[in-house]
Amino acid sequence: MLLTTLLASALALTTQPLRPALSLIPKPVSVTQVSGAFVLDEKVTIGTDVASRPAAQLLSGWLKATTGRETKVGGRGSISLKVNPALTNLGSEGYQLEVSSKGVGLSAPKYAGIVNGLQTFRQLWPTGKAPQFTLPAVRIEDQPTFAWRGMMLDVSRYFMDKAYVLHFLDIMAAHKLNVLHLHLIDDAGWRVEIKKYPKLTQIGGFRGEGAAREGGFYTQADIKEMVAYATARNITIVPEIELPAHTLSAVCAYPWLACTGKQHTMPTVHFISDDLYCAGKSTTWAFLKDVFDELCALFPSQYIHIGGDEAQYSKWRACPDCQKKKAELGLADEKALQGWMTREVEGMLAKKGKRILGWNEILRCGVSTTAGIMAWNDAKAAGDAARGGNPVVVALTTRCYFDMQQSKLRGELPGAGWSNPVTLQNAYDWDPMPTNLDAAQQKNILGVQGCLWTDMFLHKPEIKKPSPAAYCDYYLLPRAAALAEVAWTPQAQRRFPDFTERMKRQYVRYTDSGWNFRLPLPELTH
Ligand code: TNX
Repeated sequence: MLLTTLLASALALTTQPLRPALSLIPKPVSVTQVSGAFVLDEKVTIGTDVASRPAAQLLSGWLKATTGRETKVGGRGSISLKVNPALTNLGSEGYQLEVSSKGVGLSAPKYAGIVNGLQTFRQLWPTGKAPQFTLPAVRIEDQPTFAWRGMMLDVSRYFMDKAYVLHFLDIMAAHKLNVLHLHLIDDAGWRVEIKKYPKLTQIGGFRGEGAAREGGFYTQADIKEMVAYATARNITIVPEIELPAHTLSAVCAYPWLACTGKQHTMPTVHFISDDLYCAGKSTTWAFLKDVFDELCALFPSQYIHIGGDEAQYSKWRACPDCQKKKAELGLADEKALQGWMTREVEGMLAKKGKRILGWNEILRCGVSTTAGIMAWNDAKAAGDAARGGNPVVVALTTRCYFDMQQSKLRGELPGAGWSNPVTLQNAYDWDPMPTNLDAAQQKNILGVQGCLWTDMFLHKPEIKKPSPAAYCDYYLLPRAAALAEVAWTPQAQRRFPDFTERMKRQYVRYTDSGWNFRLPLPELTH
């Protein structure tokens, strides 16, 4: 009897149709494939509650692109999207997705989860276009490891227009990345319209002369459009307003912002100015307050990035106003003066309900424990900051700087060059959680972020005009997929060979979407 049962079940196993490999990126926490299939044909409609409506619109756009058909949205449907606040076990961004022969049900405690689940659902579709297709029955329960799954795009050193930023948001959304950190200000360009200070963009938004003149900026209407586009895709845009260094574009527009008052010209090559915002003059403070007033009204993000990196203090040392301020406050040195400035800005922003975030340099300047720290070049910073109670985003050069080369292979496109290549495997095989943190300190690690700087590679001769922006896709992909999985999937469930296997299908999806990417041949043969 026992033997026959065993035999029967063995037979059932072997006769079961092979389940197709799903190749989901980032890998969900729990996937159960069951028998059956859902046929997505012309009878399909999208049911949605009010909260999920923007996601339903995204879905109908994808269906149009894939099947060529309009799909009815609203009320009940064979695909149903539903926010259910009772699903608290899924956290603030989790979701559950059930595909069966009867229909597709996607529910989540919040809108964020609906968007995340929708991206997973999209990856179940076959690649290419088809009027109708079959989806494997599956049950997925999923939620991210980290709340901050970011990408930084440096639009200051090289201006990328609104259309490129929207395209970048699409790429991020497909990977469930949820924070776009926009590096809006640097020595080489001021990219956001501030109505009270029009020269910031008129002068600080452009560089070079005659035919070599280049640049641009986002109007406040552009920013609103970008923010709305991002919000529908569960992405928060965090603006970065660098201070006190990396601000030559502002100083060119309004020379009184710096200690020297000297009129500079906009830099046309990679350059870090030592003419900082003057910490001692009250005019600097009035300016910062005005800028943040306009900026905070544009960006709903809780965090505002205030830069803080690579300040050289020679001009502060020679400035009577800065020295007076330092003495008045009884500060030991210029680093402490930067710390004071950072705390002042934090106070100013706190009044508007905002929090600050800065590059890891601010940690050694004497910041409060409420300031967020973005760890980039100081390997110890993330752990130290988390132990001190500060929120932390890990964006280490060796893992997250996607302006570095992707390999040392001959023929590889150039990178920023000042640090080792960041291969796909480097970007994948690491745990952003610093060691030796207790459970409470671990909670201070908000997450992880990739950085696409544009000052040190986009001008190189190998990067052919007219479309440097397309090279940003190439430097981003596929490393953003590795980042997404580092940020989303539990550490214990991640293996590089399994990832590269699933990526094979992802490359076809990239091609379908028209995204430029690097095919990592050496990694595929690992
Ligand atoms: C370091 S990361 C910088 C940037 C450069 C980048 C180039 C950081 C806070 N500062 O200003 O663009 O290297 O890789």
